[in-house]
Amino acid sequence: MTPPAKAHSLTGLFTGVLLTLPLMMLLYLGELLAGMPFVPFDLFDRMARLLPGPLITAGIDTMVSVLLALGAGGDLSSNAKIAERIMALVIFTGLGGLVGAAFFALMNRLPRAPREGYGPGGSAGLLFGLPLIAISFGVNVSATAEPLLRLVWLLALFAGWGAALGWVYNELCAVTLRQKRHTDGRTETSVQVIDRRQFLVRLGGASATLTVVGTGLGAALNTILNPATPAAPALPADGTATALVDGSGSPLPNAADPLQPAPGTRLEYTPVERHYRIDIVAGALPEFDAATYTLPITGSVANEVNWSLEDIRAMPAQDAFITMSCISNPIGGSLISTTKWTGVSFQHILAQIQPSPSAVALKIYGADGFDEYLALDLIRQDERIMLAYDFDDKPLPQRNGFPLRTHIPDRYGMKQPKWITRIEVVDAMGEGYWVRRGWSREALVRATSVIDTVATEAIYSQGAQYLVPIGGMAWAGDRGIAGVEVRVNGGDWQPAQLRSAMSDRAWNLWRYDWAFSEGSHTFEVRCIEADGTPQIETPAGVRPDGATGLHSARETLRNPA
Ligand SMILES: Nc1nc2c(c(=O)[nH]1)N[C@H]1C(S)=C(S)[C@@H](COP(=O)(O)O)O[C@H]1N2
Ligand SMILES: [Mo]
Repeated sequence: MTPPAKAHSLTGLFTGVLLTLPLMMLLYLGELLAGMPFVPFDLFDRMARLLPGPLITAGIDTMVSVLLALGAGGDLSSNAKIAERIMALVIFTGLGGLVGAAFFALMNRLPRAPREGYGPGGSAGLLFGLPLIAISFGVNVSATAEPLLRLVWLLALFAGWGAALGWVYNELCAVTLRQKRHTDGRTETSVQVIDRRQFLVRLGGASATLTVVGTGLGAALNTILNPATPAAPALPADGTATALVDGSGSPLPNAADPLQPAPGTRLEYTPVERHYRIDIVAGALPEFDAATYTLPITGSVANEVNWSLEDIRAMPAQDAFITMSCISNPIGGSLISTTKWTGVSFQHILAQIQPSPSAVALKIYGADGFDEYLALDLIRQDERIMLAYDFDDKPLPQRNGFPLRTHIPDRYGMKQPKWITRIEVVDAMGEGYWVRRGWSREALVRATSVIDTVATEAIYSQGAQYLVPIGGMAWAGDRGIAGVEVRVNGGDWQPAQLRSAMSDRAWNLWRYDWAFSEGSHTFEVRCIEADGTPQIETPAGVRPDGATGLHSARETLRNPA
């Protein structure tokens, strides 16, 4: 009687990794098509909350450098997010490998009989899966499938994964025995005998093919089932700023300003469906029913509340034309938009809830696992900080945070949660989602200015000269823009004309008509804040404090004559 064959635990590691690929594919399909949780991201999310911030930051920074080195585009600079996702997939795959190794090592110690069948593997899969399922239930807030269905789905997937692991183990041992008999000349037939390496290569090929094909089919099916909203052009081109009205049909606050933007300048008032969108949501957007939604505000307060949307809309309202930017917006990027926001001042809310003397901040939770802190002191200094419910005089679009989001003047978007589910009044300041990941704690916006257009199609003559209209935007949070200057071919800075802003927090459009000579020219723009502070010219990337540096454009100009 031959002793039971064994399989090396390194082979187990390899097998675990191989089998985790199709597992992730199935998890992905479940998320895409049935609102199931994608466990690798849940695990990473949990780890990011437990591990020290600097470790996460170092990891993300390394990944971002790798991505950039691989030529990842900077424009939709969600590079940090991509980095996190890749790390999440790698960690999950690694775990699968470790479980595979442990399983093989354990099986090698067992006598032959208890190794057989799918029992041992299935149990190992469940042991692997149970803690992950618990984590997923704890952190995942975007899955829409019924909890029971989710549980059954995940248990089945992990048990299936383990069963496959057990099958591979037994198969490898069987291959060994067959081979041994073959080399001993004890095989009766001439059936082809494959060795372990061939078996593993076939397994690898099969699991890679399955993963790629499954993912592709799923993505294709998804575009059929859930047609995406059409992608918005990065910079809507339209010079007729003054013809615009807001969602209530009223002219924009600066409609009387006679300065017409250069043709091709971005729209002064971003159409709400083209407002940029950035968030950590990987699958379906958080969904709420306006009729049943309530906002609990609890914690260190004299008066805990649980308001309906109707309650909140009945409070004194304020509105403002607001430019918001993502801290990941590169110089000249498209992650910046302007619309009209309506909401209730957090000062009013504080008056209702009456924070305890020990309270220092609001911890605001988003439905997607996002959270941020908002200091009570800041609220007390600035009545403009608000809990917003309308964009452009209509309820917030789902993608922009329906039903409730935060507005804080002069801060990047990362400080301002969308899809608010609850607010906790806390006695200690803490770090929000992106702060924990190494981004700016205060996230004060950097002054920025952009050239949207060198309007070669709108060249006109003035006496003996030809002029080309140049135009764009400048913004410095709520600090205001005193002036914009343009420089051509590294010459002197020349003042541009400034169109008045729609509010203390909205961008200014500017225009500069340049008497040109034929040829290729480089244009640069800079702005000066209301208090005289010049825009920072030294180039810096978006991380951790937001990008600095000058925007430039190059254009070849020819006299139309
Ligand atoms: N719940 C939630 N709120 C969030 C985020 C998020 O990921 N989840 N991202 C923040 C970031 S980084 C930005 S730039 C703004 C973007 O808001 P928008 O998508 O409406 O433009 O939302 C902020 N609020
Ligand atoms: Mo952002």
